[in-house]
Amino acid sequence: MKKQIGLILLSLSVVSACSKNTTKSSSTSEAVATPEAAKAFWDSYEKESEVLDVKVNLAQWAAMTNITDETEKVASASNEEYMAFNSRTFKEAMKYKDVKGDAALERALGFLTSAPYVPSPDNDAKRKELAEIMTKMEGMYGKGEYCTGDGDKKSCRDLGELSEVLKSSRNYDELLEAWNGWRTVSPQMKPLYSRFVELANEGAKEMGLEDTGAGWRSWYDMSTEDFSQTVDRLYSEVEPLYKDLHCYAREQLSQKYPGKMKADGAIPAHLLGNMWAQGWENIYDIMQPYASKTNIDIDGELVKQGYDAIKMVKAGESFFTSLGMKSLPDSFWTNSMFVQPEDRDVVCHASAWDVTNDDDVRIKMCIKQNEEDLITIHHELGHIYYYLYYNNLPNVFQGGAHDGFHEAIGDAIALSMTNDYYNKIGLLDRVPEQNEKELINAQMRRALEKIAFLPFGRMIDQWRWDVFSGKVGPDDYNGHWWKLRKQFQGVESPNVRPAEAFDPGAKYHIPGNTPYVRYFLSFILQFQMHKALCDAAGFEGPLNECSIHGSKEAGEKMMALLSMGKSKPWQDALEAMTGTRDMSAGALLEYFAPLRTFLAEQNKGKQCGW
Ligand code: X8Z
Ligand code: ZN
Repeated sequence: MKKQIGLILLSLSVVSACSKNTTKSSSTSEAVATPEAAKAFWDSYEKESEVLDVKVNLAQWAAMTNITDETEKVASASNEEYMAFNSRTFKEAMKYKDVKGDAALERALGFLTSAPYVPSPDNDAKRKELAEIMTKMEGMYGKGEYCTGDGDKKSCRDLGELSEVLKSSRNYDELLEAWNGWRTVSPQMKPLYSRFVELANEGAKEMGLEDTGAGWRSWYDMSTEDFSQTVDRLYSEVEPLYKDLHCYAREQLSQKYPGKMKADGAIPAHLLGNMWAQGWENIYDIMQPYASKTNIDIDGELVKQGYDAIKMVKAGESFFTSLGMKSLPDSFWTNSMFVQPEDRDVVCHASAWDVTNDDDVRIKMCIKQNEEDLITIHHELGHIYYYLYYNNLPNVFQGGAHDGFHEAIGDAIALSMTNDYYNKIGLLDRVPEQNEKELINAQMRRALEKIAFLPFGRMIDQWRWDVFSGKVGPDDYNGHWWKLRKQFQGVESPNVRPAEAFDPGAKYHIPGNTPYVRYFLSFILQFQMHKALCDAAGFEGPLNECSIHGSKEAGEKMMALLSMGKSKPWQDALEAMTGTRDMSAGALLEYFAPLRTFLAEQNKGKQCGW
């Protein structure tokens, strides 16, 4: 794969390189596989991919910020061109696969022969079909809405509106309707998705991969076996903490919704404050451990203080600049989409785009005035700053140390948005008293965002890997989804799913084809980064109280990581930042140690698990 376009999410990655109309040595099939020829081939890739990236990004941006048949047609055609470029250049690159040269050349050749996001069959008609399916699925997600009533009485709600219900309503049936409503957008995607799997796998096999999922697992500077083991190890490190949180949540929820769940069973998926039950921060009111004299209401303050979308993004930028990082370029402010337009359909799911190498970076978001979106803004700016700091590297090295790093930067920064920080920037007029109870309250807020996510981050690609490998066919897409939801998250669908349901399609990353295990890795890594940055900032004290805001030393560490892109194995990047070469949940567990003790005490005598 490699270059991560768009959000990284553009999904059609570049395998590689070279082309028809570039240098002679790189494009003739009789090329002798010398280091010089390989280098020339790489150079030609750089030139051609740069031009094509911009074209694809612009077409994709135009479609995702204005979904019409016309924009989709253009986006799809450019994606098709991109996939053709990938196929062609992959073949060419394979000739140089074993060439020995300097470390950079060998690493570049590794990327140029590695698996793409979407391995396309080397057949024009099939490639066209694949590109069209992908554009169509993402467009269907973006345009999705749930309508009720007829004629004059007809009223429709989009994902933002339905999510608002999940967030704020505490009425079981109202929640259920919004939850089911959003899941009416995805059954239509199912035939497209199964054809997508077939076509991508055909392309994967042509490239010598077992299947598309095996290709995705090969991106991590380690064997696919070691990668799978690492994911399992990391998950086993955090699973006990998740189970403790789940146990406590189930208890609180059964008090709130009496008779709606079994004391030892899974939690109905619509009660957790989020459309996918992936983050539970919106039910803090139900989960708050202790009464407090301080009412933390960041949402309310944002509204009260007139934080519009721009002001919220500026607040995000100012965190990065407080670390000594550069300001965002003017073009960022003029080219980004910050709010949902009223006159057209867009894909609201937040993303960060690296349109050109000369700093045309953008975000696309439908910002709402709430804390959740303020945090997401920091997440997106993490991507943007990665782009800005690695953009002078060759194209093949422009990417996160691995994709989990790319996802972790902004989140690592947002871990520094402590109560003290909110107080410092005026979004909290009084910090809670310094005592054990307030500490546990603060930890719970964070755990609902971070710990609740872990099994979700772990399961999404498990589903996809099982689908790509053929272990699970279309008839069992939905059944397998719910089996994994229960196995990992301990949540279940609140009702029997209709036969035509395709619930995976109701989560952006499935129709958008964005790999997901990266977020699981990110949620582990961001705590390792936070710890290292707090050390650099000279912070002494418990990790959960540290904010690196204003620390130039932490900024130096961060910029050093960003500037490396993926020019070195991720283990080197991690070591440079944290002193260790292994991903580990140690920092996360250290961070949440006080909460863990609290949960163990609360859950005593209860039957936890499901
Ligand atoms: O998709 C995202 C980002 C864009 S890369 C907003 N996230 C995952 C999700 O929303 O499902 C961030 C955390 C998990
Ligand atoms: Zn992201």
